[in-house]
Amino acid sequence: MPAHPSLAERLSGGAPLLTAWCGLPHPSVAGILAREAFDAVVLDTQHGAIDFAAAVQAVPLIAAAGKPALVRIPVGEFASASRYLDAGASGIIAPMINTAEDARRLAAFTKFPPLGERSWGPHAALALTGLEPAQYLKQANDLTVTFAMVETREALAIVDDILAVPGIDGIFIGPSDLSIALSGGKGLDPAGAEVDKALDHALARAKAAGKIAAVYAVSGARAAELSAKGFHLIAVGSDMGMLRAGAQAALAAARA
Ligand code: 3PY
Ligand code: MG
Repeated sequence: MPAHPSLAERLSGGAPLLTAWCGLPHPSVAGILAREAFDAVVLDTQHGAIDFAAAVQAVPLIAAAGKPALVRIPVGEFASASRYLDAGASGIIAPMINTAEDARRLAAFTKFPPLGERSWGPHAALALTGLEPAQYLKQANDLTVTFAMVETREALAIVDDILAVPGIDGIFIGPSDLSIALSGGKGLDPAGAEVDKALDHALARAKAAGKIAAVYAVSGARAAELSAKGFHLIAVGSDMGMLRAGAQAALAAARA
């Protein structure tokens, strides 16, 4: 039996999951945030300063808090997705998936045959799931969750094709990049009306396909709005954002 309910099981529980989002380079930051009331922790190796060695150390710290870890990989670095799954990550978020071929390549690196071509070597994943190798091979494709990020006009236009790729469990919307794309580079407005319309469309398409819809929220208040829309997984701010907001609030109070 896996040590904890899998991310896939938690996502099918009905209630939206709220995840922390960590890019600070020391694994203890993710391990400590995992002790707050988040349902999961994302390690952001695309824009965060956290590297492979630190992310791999963070995974068991997050698991020790009873939470699943997800990793956002850098653009196009699909091979790293297999390595993070080997290290015990429960989910992979791949940015800038703009073609069905991108989605197929992502699925190839995150799912074992016959769905994909993931290579065998789940060193820490065996310890963290508590599964024997043969059981892990049978269950891994269902236990781990693969998200294709939809954050460009191109991706939005083919969202049904991306959702239809076997092995892609869901989409993860990046509202900041989407706002830049939809405005033709004129502005950054991740909670604006145009992005909202795109979010509603992508959410509806994911639900119609029976797949998971996840999204990044720039604040707790925005996360509440996105939760009310019906997203299954919502990232709430970031470790750096929370550190700065906490510092600013404390200084404002001290100088009042
Ligand atoms: C975006 O909003 O573009 C993201 O990738 C989430 O941070
Ligand atoms: Mg983005």
